[in-house]
Amino acid sequence: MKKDKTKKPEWAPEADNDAFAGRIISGRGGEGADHPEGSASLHPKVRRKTLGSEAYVAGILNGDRAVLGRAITLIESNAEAHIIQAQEVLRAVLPHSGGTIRVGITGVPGAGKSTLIEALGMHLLELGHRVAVLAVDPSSSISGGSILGDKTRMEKLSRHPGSFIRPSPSGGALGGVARKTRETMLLCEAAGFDVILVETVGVGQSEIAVRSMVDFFLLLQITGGGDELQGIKKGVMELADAVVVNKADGENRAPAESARQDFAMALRYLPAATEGWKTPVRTCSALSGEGIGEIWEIICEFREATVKAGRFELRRRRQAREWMLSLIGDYLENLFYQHPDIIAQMPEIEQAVMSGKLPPTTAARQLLQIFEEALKSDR
Ligand SMILES: Nc1nc2c(ncn2[C@@H]2O[C@H](COP(=O)(O)OP(=O)(O)OP(=O)(O)O)[C@@H](O)[C@H]2O)c(=O)[nH]1
Ligand SMILES: [Mg+2]
Repeated sequence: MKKDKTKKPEWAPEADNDAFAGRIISGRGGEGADHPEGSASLHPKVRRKTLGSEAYVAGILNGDRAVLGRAITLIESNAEAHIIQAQEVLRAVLPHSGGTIRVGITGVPGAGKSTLIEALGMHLLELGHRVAVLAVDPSSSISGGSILGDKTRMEKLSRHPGSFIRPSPSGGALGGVARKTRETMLLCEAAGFDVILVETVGVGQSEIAVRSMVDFFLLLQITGGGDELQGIKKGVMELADAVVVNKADGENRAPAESARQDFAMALRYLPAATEGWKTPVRTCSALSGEGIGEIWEIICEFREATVKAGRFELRRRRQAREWMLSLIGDYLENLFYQHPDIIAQMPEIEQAVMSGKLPPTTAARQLLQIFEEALKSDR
């Protein structure tokens, strides 16, 4: 925890207070030089100048990692002033985020996603790409962000100047986490990172959120004891543009190969995740690097095929539209649930529904009517 004596409003960003517009203190002639209090010891952490939107944009387009990091902090903030500035920055950099590929990687905890990202990331750097690694992990506010701990799994990658790793934004609901990750992705692209890898843990809704923000979705599988197919969530298989059985090394080679065949068989009965693309199933070892090059080849093939067919761009456009609609949905939902009249009347109506006195439909209509009336009188 920071030992700030000044009380921080609760809407101030959690990390990196430098991005907080209310704290602009820039002394002329060097940092703190003519600060009335003179001594830097009063401010153990030397304050950096707050950036204006243009400085953010210029820094990002120049590939300045420090500015990029601060811009992401801005995006992660829930303060109204930051949201407005972040949108300004985003709008300015948006035209610069083309020519990239966004790859989502999912799999059960421990499947080897981070290890694979390390291997694939290093491979991509060798090919001359610049790689950004992001994560969507709605539980990270509790766990502190698995990808952070994973930096040890991505040791080489995290030290390489051609890569940029950002842990999952913390803070509650999946919707918020996903929004921040999407926007972070755009900033990274504008900063010159041409391959974006998004890790998400294969539990719950986060896979669907990630699928809706990437071009290519990779499902990482592992062999379990016994029936491989039993544990498969069919829904996730349906989203995958490639299925890769990881940890195909040592004694696990043969079981991995047999799992691969099972998955390939199961996929035959599923609709294609991307029209016109047959989802391949492979094995790999993220640990030894075997099969990693092939994964990238598949991704390139996919891009070539979908660009040619016009589906690549179409998907991105649809994703942008869906994103807009879901933002509106989130906003309206918030407006509804946060309205004082709704807060006041909700418990009673909820009770009535739960005790069977009021049909849910009637109750919903009643609440919506209360809301509509309240909006009218708010005007
Ligand atoms: N033998 C073998 N072990 C692997 C391989 N890939 C990953 N592992 C090991 O599996 C464990 C989990 O790897 P991670 O990369 O952290 O898995 P993850 O899917 O990112 O896990 P979460 O982020 O917790 O969901 C680690 O101990 C890795 O060393 C592999 O190809 N072969
Ligand atoms: Mg991981």
